[in-house]
Amino acid sequence: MVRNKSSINSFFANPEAALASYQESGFFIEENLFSQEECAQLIEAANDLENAKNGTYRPQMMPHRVNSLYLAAMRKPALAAILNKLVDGKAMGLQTELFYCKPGTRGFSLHQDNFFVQAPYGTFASAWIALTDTYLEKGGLIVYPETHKEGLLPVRKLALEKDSAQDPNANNEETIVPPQYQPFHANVPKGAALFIHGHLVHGSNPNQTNEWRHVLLNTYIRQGESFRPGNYAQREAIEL
Ligand SMILES: O=C(O)CCC(=O)C(=O)O
Repeated sequence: MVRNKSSINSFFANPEAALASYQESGFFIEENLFSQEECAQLIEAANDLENAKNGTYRPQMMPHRVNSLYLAAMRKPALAAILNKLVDGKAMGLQTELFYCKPGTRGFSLHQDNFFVQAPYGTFASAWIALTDTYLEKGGLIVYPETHKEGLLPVRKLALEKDSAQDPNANNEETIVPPQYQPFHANVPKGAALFIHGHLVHGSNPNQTNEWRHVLLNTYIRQGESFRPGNYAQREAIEL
C-alpha cells in the first residue's frame, strides 16, 4: 500500500519532524487520533442534527453548539496539543462543521481556509477529521503542497448550480493555483486528522461511491488574533 508521505512521522513519536513536515508542506496527517468507537458515536450523533432531520444532509455548521460530543471532539487534548504547535501559541477553537457527503455529493472547490477567516498569516489551522476511510473516489481531500507559502492567492468566480447537499459557500469561487504546484490526493483513514495550514490550497473530490463520507472539520486560531466571524458560520473563539 502506498502510504501518505507525511504519515511516516507523528506529532507524538517525533514532534520536531512532524512540525517541520507541516511547515514545509502546509499539511500533516496524524493517524489514530480518534478511536473507531468515537468515530461511530460522532456519526451516530450526526443523524440527530438539523440537516439530517430536514433531509438535505447539507454540512452542519457548528454542531458543537447543540451536542457536547462535538465540543469534546474540538477540545480533545491530543488535538489541542498539536494545534498549539501549529499556531505557535495557545490554540482556541473557532469552528466545527460536520460533513455528511452522501453518495453523489459534489466536492468543495479549491480554496484556502483563510480566504473565509481572514486571520493573520500562520495563526490559523484546520483539522479535517475522517470519521470514515476517505480516498480519491470517496470524496477524498486534494491538497496542493507548499502553496501555503504563497500567502493569499487570487480566486476566479464559478457559475455552478447549487448542490443542496454541499456547503452553500463551497462552489462560489476557486483559488487560481500557480502552475508549478501539483495536486496530492490524500488517503485519510478513519480516526486520522489531516491538519491544514490556513493558506494551503485544498478542496475535495466528489463522492463517487455508494457510501457516505462523514468528516468533522474543526478550525483553530491562536488566542487573541483577529478573524472574520462570517455571516453563515458566525465564528466565536472558545477555550479548549
Ligand atoms: O470535506 C470537504 O469536502 C472539504 C471541506 C473543506 O475543505 C473545508 O471546509 O475547508
